Amino acid sequence: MGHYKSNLRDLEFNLFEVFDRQALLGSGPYAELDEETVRSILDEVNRLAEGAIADSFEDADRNPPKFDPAAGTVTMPESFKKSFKAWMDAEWYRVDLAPEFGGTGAPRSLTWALAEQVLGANPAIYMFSSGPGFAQILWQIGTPEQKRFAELALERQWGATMVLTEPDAGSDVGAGRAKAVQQADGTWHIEGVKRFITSAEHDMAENIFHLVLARPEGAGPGTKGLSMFLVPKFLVDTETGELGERNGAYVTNVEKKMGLKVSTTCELTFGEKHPAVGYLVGDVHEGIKQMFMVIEYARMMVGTKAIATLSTGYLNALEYAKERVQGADLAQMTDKSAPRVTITHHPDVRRSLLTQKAYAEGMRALVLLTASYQDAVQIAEHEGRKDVLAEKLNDLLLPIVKGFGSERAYALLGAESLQTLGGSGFLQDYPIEQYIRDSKIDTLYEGTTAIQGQDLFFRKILRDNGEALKVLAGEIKAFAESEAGNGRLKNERALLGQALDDVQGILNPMIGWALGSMEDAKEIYKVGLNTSRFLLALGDLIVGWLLLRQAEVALGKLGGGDVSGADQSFYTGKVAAAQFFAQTVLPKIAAERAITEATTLDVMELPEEAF
Ligand code: ST9
Ligand code: FAD
Repeated sequence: MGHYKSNLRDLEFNLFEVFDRQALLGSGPYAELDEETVRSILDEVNRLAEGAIADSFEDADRNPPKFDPAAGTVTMPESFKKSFKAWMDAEWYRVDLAPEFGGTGAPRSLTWALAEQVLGANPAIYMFSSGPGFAQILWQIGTPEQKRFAELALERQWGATMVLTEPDAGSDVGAGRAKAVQQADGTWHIEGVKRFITSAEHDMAENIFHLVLARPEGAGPGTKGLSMFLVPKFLVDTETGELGERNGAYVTNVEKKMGLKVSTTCELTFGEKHPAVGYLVGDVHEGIKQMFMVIEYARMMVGTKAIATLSTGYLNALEYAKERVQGADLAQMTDKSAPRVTITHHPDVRRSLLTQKAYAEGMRALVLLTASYQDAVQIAEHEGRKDVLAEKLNDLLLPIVKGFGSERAYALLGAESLQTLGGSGFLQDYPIEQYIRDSKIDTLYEGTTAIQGQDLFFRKILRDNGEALKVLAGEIKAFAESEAGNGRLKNERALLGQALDDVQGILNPMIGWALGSMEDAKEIYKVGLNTSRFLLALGDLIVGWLLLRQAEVALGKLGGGDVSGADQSFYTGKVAAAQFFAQTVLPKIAAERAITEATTLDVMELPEEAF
């Protein structure tokens, strides 16, 4: 058995029993798909993920890519190349693409369910294989020639990158100094050094195209002065599809990292050896807006990666716990000759396992809820209209998937999943230490947690006048006040209602301080002291709600009779996880509320020397 333990049953439970995605199939943009086909795709990708894709996970960590500084090339580990080829040959990445662009045109909820499996099995495979997705974005916003480039990129499975970060421009993308100089023939020459660029060099594709943010000469400061350029590694004759000269964008370093070692993280230098030719994407200067099309997708990807890793971490911990015999049952602690039991008998291990299960499964539901709003956006687009509310709800949830998902997953992998294995968890004999190393990056890239918290509060709530949040909160309130769970969830619904009130109690003073900052600028610091707290509290609230929705479905099934033994256990576990989360996690939000309400400026007034 490989390291990766997927949870196909739970993915299907979410898709078909909680979010009723089958209702969308067979019509509109999904006319070609039915439930049976979708289930068989999930099954097939699951087989690949647990097998060929997971196979190189460990080897590629121990034998990471080799960089040749003189040539600026990277040799990937053979084991990883094999996994990558298996994934690319199967062409499942087409499920995510529009039919007009050679894709299946499937619901986003299905594509994120598939993504979870690949990201849990071997996350870098998913990243290296994102060329077709990048190509689709280029095809959507590019000039006719760039559209042709995008078609070639898809056909020939070229790699792709998103290129924003510079040594002095990380969170602050607008501080970027990379320059673009227009040429007489309408192309641009890009100059400067970008760093931390994922997948910028490898030997698994004949070409790699970079989507680069650079500032045209004379353009204004900040993000709005940046434009997006298509900079291929090899120039391309878009009429014949022939690869031409090597372009002047070279990888000049590959970072040595704590984890996710097989994903190449590159310094990319433009125009040092010879000109780096770039093409202005779409022939418009809308770089940051265009790049956010990629970023939004990538933020969802990072959150899904984190959650997928927690899920396999939990399932590995569970397997170990069921076999590890240690100590006697606590109820017989004074009897030194009492039989030894598996650690699943110990209350503290059960607490830990149920915490892991509840978060892993609740956050999976969070990903698929978000994806279900993306389905709605897609359906509306297909019908030639806009679903503004679904767009806003997706926007609202993205920082939660990414920021909350990555923080909770990383914390739990270390504090609970590894801990379940005792000292053995610290060894490389088990995958969890690698999971922890590989998932730390999720709280950092694609915008750190601090950035996600600010995005959530300022852009997704304040700027939206709280409209999307009101809808979400309204749904949670209605659920809390409903009869869901037929009495069995009464106490938990009350806890959910209280948690909603507490989250509102965190938000209200923050809004007050934000408004107050128009009179007294320092008040905004009080907001900044609480944005991460609010992000995590809102995440917990949503997870609590989704788990209870799942429990309601599970109780319905359990009450309906004719449930197989495996399903009986599955649904019983659903109810237990939801109740446990409501009883042990949601009440903590009250403390976060009290902390928020008591916010002062003391922290900000502390002289730096006193730290
Ligand atoms: C990175 C990559 O870390 C890591 C992994 C890479 C793996 C590669 C594979 C990924 C797969 C993806 C495949 C894609 C394929 C898709 C397939 C599809 C089928 N939402 O607030 P302002 C825009 S990469 C939307 O004033 P500042 C907006 O246009 C590095 N748009 O910002 C706005 O204008 P307006 C990642 C947003 O103060 C404009 O920006 N680095 C949003 O100028 C300005 O906004 C980071 O993530 C949003 N949420 O700049 C940087 N926010 O307001 C993190 C802004 O008029 N830092 N816009 O609408 C930030 O996000 C900063 O907050 C900042 C601040 C840079 C935005
Ligand atoms: P900084 O911005 O210097 O942040 C340092 C600390 O300060 C953080 O804790 C941060 O939260 C905090 N901070 C900074 N500004 C604020 C603020 N305004 N308010 C509150 N707190 C703040 N970039 C790409 O363009 N393409 C890629 O493919 C890519 N891949 C990457 C892969 C890896 C392995 C890594 C490590 C990075 C990658 N990045 C990539 C860059 C990544 O997006 C940045 O590292 C990230 O956005 C943070 O920037 P920084 O590292 O400069 O940290």
